[in-house]
Amino acid sequence: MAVVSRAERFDRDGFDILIDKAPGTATPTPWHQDIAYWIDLPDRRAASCWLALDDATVENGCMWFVPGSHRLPMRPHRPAGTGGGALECDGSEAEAVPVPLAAGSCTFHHGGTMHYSRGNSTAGHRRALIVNFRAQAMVELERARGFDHGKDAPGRENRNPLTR
Ligand SMILES: O=C(O)CCC(=O)C(=O)O
Repeated sequence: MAVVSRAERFDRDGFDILIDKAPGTATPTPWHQDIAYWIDLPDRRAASCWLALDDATVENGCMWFVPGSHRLPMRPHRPAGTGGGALECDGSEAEAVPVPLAAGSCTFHHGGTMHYSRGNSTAGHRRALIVNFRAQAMVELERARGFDHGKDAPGRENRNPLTR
């Protein structure tokens, strides 16, 4: 996959994410494309590895992807109703495919791929480790411009301009 083989590893300490959808949490991850989180940069290539730490099922919030969406223009994004600096765009399960995974399995998705996950309606956890890849030069350029995804958290000053 060209993006992964040519891109350098994104900030291991600052931006890999562990998401735990706790039992009985009805909160979906809203529809979005990861590139919506990047500020304007000359090289927007990005890819993510989504590693299931528990079996991921439709019921506990496995990922849904919209096939081919990375080849289309990015959809308009807005601050998500879920808050916390998250972004969302219009999308629906009707155009997507769910991707249940056994624990220990992973998917890779392009930065432009539309994705989302349901809430967790089961009694177990749905945990996943998400490792992000972008060209190192772009990460450095972004930081030189005063923006750092590793610090982009609620309550911090250095936040995504779209969600300020
Ligand atoms: O794990 C989830 O439910 C969402 C993950 C996600 O949005 C991502 O990997 O970009």
